[in-house]
Amino acid sequence: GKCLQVLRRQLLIVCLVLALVLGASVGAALRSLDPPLSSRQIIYLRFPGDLLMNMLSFLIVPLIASSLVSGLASLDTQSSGKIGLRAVVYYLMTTLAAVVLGIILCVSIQPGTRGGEPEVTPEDDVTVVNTADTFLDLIRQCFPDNIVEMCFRKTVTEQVLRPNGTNVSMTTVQNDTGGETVPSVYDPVPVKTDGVNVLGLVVFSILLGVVTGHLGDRGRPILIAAQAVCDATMCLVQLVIWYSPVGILCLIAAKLVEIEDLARTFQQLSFYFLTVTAGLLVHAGATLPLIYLAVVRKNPYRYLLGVLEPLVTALATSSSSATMPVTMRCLEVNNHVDPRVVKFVIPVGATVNMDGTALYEAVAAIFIGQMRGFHMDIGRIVTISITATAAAIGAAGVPQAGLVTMVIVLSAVGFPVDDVALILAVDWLLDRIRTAVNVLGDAFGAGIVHHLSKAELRILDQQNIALPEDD
Ligand code: DAS
Repeated sequence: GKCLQVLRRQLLIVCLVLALVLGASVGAALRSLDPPLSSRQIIYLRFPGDLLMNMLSFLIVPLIASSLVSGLASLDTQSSGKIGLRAVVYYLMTTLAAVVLGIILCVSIQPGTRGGEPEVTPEDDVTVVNTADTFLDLIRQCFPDNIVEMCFRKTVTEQVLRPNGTNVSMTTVQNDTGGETVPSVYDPVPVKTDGVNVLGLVVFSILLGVVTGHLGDRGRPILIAAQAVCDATMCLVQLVIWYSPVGILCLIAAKLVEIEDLARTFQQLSFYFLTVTAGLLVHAGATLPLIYLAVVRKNPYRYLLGVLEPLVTALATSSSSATMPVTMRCLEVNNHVDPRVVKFVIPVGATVNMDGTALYEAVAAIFIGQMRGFHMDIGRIVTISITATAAAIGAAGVPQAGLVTMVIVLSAVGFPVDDVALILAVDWLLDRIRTAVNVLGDAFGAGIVHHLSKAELRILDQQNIALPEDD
């Protein structure tokens, strides 16, 4: 049995790596076709990938609700408080570490001064975003007025600013040598974001779970039902995981075909891109593993190998929420993290703990400041660290959410908010990488919180408050 399980896992990993490589090569090959693929053909190519996104998305509402309720209800109030506190401390510390790393890199590499002359400020005044309003909105989201409605996808549109014209490349903005000019009118472009209010769902489920645990025997039916829903959803997750290589291949191939002007974009934004990527790699490859090593004293890279599937899924879907089911399953099955910890740390972490996004927000804001020639004093740097953390917490786990919450950071330091357009061109790729780092941060968090909470979990096992083990 054990041997079969190991074999299956190897097979899955081989399939996932193949999917990445094949997806990239198929994408590259199709790019070079002479009459390029029509947008309809690209839609067909991406179709199996869309199915994967949908399958992962339909799992998250039942999974978040059932895992938080069953996880918290099977803990007593005191231990859930302790575990929760540890998780929150971990989230905040690692997010801040990521922000600081981003700032240090960006200030020392100075990507904003390397791409040529900073161009004139376009007439801004398109959107005025009030930072306080944004914060209030975030808190409002935690307490939705209708818990049924919040679980349905409404198409929420947010205004993201983009120069008019379809191809937003840095060339149009940076070249001041004639020909191309700075687009002077910026059109707000509505961006579709996921309408499921995950933050509200998380808060409600936490409250319900804690109260259910408190009710003791009277709450038991809710606990048992939640546990059953959770187990059943996890079985579905396993099926979806086996489908995922096909979806991942198509998502990546279609994206590569769709992106216009690959080379030029990277030339213009290369230093910015490299700064963000270097920061993300250091955070994922050194900071997080070192924290894990310091606390748990086990090989962090082995732990990292156990969550390879969610990392690849994050790269392909660029959504922490969609990746969440895969993360939960791999942590329990491959890394043997206690299910009660996973059920709390992952749904909450996927929603609020985004190290990669925080790092990216800080670098992007400073990069824009450098390009514009704004002076970076200590006050601005502190403001950027605080608002980048808030923007990462506030970003939903959906593609490019970080780009939307970027507005919080820019407006707090008084940079023109329509400057998000300057970094739009490479965002599709940075989004994938930072999402993988967000997911990795949650995964290490689960391992660390599990290790720190062993004493409580053992006592609970003895008191037999938890349901009989699921395996
Ligand atoms: N793509 C995001 C995520 O799901 C967040 C972001 O845009 O930074 O983690």
